[in-house]
This record gives sequence, structure tokens and C-alpha cells, in this order.
Amino acid sequence: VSGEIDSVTDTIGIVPEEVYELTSELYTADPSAHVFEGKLYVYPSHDYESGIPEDDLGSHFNMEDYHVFSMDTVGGTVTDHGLALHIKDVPWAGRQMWAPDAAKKGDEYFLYFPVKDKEDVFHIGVAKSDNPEGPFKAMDTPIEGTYSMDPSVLEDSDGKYYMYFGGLWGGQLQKWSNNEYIGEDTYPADDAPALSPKVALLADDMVSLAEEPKDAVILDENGEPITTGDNNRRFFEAAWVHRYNGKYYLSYSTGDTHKIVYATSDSPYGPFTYQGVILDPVLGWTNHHSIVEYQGKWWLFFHDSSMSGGKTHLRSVKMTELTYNPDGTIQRINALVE
Ligand code: FUB
Repeated sequence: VSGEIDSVTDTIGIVPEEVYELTSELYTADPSAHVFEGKLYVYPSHDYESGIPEDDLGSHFNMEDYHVFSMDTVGGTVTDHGLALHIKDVPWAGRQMWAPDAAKKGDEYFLYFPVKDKEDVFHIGVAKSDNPEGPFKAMDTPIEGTYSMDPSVLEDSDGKYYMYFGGLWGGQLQKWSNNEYIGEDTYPADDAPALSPKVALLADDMVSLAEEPKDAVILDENGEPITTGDNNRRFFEAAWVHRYNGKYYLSYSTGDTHKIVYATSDSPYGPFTYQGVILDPVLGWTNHHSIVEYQGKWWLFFHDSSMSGGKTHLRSVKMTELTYNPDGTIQRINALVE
């Protein structure tokens, strides 16, 4: 999640009329938005300047805690609910609290978060609370069977919950094969199917997996898997799944081509068929988003580095309206500001 931005020339999306900032009080990134009890909640990463130099493994993303935000109306007051979870309160954690997500089941709230363990291997942790804003109490160990980063949880219409996760480079997905840690970077050949995000059904307790993670395969228009070399379309990180008109929309970041793109399926497991770009590159290397319906409109949450003057590891969450075409495709957005 680092390196030079090679090209931001492919920016043909529509410039939105209104973009709302989440907060100017602290740096936030990787927003996961949900509606709980009629209110819009945002679960972002909390960026700060740790002084760690930039590298290709994203060591400069050295985050240590999470804050939760909420609002009653888009464009209205945003409340920062303060510290929701700190790394020192996660017994197994080593460093780097990256992109989180949250889910509600019954009266309980669950915060899912990726963090490296003390051996510097990413896993996904979970913490519980009676309130959507926390504070959250972390479990003593990572969720068994999870690895890599960027968890997101879909609550399906039948009451089942699915976790999606994974990310390349510093996200370590390429260090795993068949759900086993192989420790060294292994990428498929350029013309072979790309690494897929993982999907697994959550168990009833919401703190364990009900099954081994599976590949959420992404296909091209001919029904062939997107290949490793197709870096304008292949999965890199930031998997997010939402439902619209009975279909499952998997959106994700293409990483080194800096876009948010999407693919659709009739099943939460996929395979998903590639559809197009949702969000053109933003200022800063990373692009990470979520999509949620609130008060009759659809919203795209994303981040950029405009508040820090372009520092890739100091980002700020924003939101803008997302529009579907009558055929269910999504209108492409260009929110690039220098
Ligand atoms: O915030 C750290 C990492 O940067 C996230 O986990 C990635 O998705 C990228 O946004």
C-alpha cells in the first residue's frame, strides 16, 4: 500500500455536486458505514503521524486505535464518540490497526479489525460492545482461520453474516495458500487467475467462522477469472459487499491503479462478474470505500489525502451520493481534488 502514483490520468467519472467531510479534527480513513437504530455510523481507521518512513509494506500506516462517528442527517452534525478500542487493549496485537468494520446482531455490536500479531502476521480480531459507538472489548485471540486484512461484514437478508477479507502487498494475502501460511510472497503468473478476496460465513456467535474461507472469484465479461496482470481490474484490497435489487455487489480497490471498481453476483459467495469503475483515483495512494443506503439515498464513503496536503498516510473520510442507472449499474464518480 505504498509507492509512487504512476497514473491518475484515467479519471472520467462525474464530478459530484456535493462532497461532505466527516471531520477535520483528526485524520480518518477506510470508512465502513452502517445504519444502526436509524442512525448512520462510520467505523474508520484513525491515521496519525508516527514518524515511520514510507515503504512498500505500508509501515507508515502505523495506526493504534479506532474512533466511531455518527450522524442523524447527511450534512448535519457529526459526533466523534471518542476512543472505541486501543491496540494496548488487544492482548495478541503487535502493530498496525488497519481498516475495520462493524456489525450488529440482536442487541450486540461487533467491531472487526485487522492488526498484525506479535510475529508481524496480520489476522482479524473482534471486539464486542452493547453500543454501536463502543467502547469495545477485544477477544483474547484473533478469529481462528482469519488472516490478511480489510475485513468487511455483510448482513444478508436471511439473517446470515458473511465476512470478506484480504489485501495484497503489505496486506499479506500473497503469503497464504489454501488458508495456510506459507510465509513468502507468492503471486500467480500474470496470465493466471488473480488472488481473490476471501469470504466465510460467520458462526452464530459472530466471533468465529462457521467454515473455511473460500475464494470470492471475480470474472471478466467472458466468464474467465480476472488475471494477475490485469491490474486495472484485479482485486487488491478493501472488499465491500452490499445488496441492491437482489444482487450482491462486491466493490474493491485495484491498489496500484488506485480505483474503486465493482463486480456483481446472485450469491454472496460469487463468482462475481466485473462491471466497472465506481470511484476514480483520489489524492493519495490508497483508495478505500464503503456503500450504504440511508434515508432513501445511496452513499459512497471514501477517503483522500487533501486535508494533509497529499500525505498518503494522513487521510480524511468523505461521503457523496451514489447513483444507480436503471439497469443496476453504478455511475462512475471522480472526486479528485488536489
Ligand atoms: O489504512 C491502511 C490500509 O490502507 C488499509 O487497510 C487499506 O485498505 C488501505 O486503505
